[in-house]
Amino acid sequence: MSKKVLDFGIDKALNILGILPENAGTSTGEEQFSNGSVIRSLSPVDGQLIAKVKTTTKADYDVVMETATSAFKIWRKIPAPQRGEIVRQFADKLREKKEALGKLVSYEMGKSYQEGLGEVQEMIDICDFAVGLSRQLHGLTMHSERPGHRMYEQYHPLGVVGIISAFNFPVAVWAWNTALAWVCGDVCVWKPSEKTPLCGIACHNIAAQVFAENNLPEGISCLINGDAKVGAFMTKDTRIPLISATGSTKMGKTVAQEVAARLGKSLLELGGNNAIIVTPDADVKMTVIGAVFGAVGTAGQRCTSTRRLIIHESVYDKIIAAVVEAYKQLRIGNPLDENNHVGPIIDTDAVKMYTKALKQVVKEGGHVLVEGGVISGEGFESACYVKPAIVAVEPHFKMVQQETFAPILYVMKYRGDVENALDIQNSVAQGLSSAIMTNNLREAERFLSVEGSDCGIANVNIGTSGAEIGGAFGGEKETGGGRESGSDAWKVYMRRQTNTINYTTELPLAQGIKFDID
Ligand code: UN1
Repeated sequence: MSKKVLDFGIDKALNILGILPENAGTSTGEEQFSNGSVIRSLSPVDGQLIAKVKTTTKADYDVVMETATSAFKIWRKIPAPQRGEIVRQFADKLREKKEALGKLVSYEMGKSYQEGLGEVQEMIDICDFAVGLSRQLHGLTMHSERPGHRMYEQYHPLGVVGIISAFNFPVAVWAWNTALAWVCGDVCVWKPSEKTPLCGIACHNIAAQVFAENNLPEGISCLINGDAKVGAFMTKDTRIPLISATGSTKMGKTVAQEVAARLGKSLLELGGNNAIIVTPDADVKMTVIGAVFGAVGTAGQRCTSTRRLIIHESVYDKIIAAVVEAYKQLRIGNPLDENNHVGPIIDTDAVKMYTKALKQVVKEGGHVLVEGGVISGEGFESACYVKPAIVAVEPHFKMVQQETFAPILYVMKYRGDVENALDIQNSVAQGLSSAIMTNNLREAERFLSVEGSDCGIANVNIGTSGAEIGGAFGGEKETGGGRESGSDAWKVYMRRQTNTINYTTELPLAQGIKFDID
């Protein structure tokens, strides 16, 4: 173990975050919840057991829902700017605990400490955004066709919002949802990934502290733990008008069907298969930075990770040589050691999927340019460290159509116009993020035009990952169509009501209908 690892101080971080490793429970008190089975939170960094967490039983869940529903009755009456003030205080607490939470994210999930801190920063940013938003939850007014009438629309909170989040952004994605939902007047019940339950408990503790300090009910922010079966308590629950789910397309399809069966609303942010188109006019250095960070950052486990490089044949050799060269410099190892670029992937199941994907793509005819493989030996005892790989493929290969949550980059050639690259890019089922590297204005504009990228995010001279919170975040097709985070994404957390007020002594009907009664 290197010095940095010994200095890491996970115990101290857990302490700051109010987590007792021997006794991590669900949100509303361990003593009430003694029946659930136990999740073991293992760090992919060193394979150590960090803590055990009890899962939520149906009986526990019903208690949580009662707590949430009664908290909603109080929270919804508090003026939105005052709710914003609570979110401001929450952001202040995050600033205080940024280091500890960033460390826990890094240790429990495996991303680099820098990225852990970056994730907490995303939480802080969305809170700041939500504070401003709390004074702007505006509807439109419109002219009535009837004299002496006023018509307008207003937004009311929805109620209890159910949040299902993934392991890869174990804290930020919850905050995107929750900070907006809170200022909108909703209360939240959160099921974090069963792979990162401690991140959930840490966030819950921070929120609970803020609510307690303000004499507000803890039920404004509730936490449940467990796998898909626990998630199904929420998706099937008619008391939850909105489910926001982030994760795989497979999971999203189940959630969408269960929520739709009861005509609830769902906000889905699912798999991506993100490509960078590299045109003859691309800046090589920028392309390499964008592609390498996009493909190996977070060990290829972002929904926005770069999975495909679609390179013009005229610059193919040059770009490949530069990217391969950059891969040689990657240091793989403990993500808490700031010298390393790539940490572990989440668990040994993910390692199996990575190995299988590489095998399959080679079977289909893929040509390995940078060899992958599982790393073993000292410092890699968790068996979760893999080498980032690059494979040259044809766009139609089966593996290339799928999202494998691991650092595998598929590279392919296009010929002729940028339209041909766009055909390849848009030919997959997913539609989250996309990028073009070009200094040619026409190509850039074509990429962004109606005939261009079909993704929710389309970037010029930036990679596919690392979106800012100010924009709406999400994608089309199998990515699920939802939008979270910035812009007007808040509207999904509210119900819209159209109000018409008659301030005359007559009752004229709309559409000119006469209905005379004496
Ligand atoms: C995700 O992987 O689910 O754009 C979210 C990015 C980050 C968020 C990714 N801001 O890469």
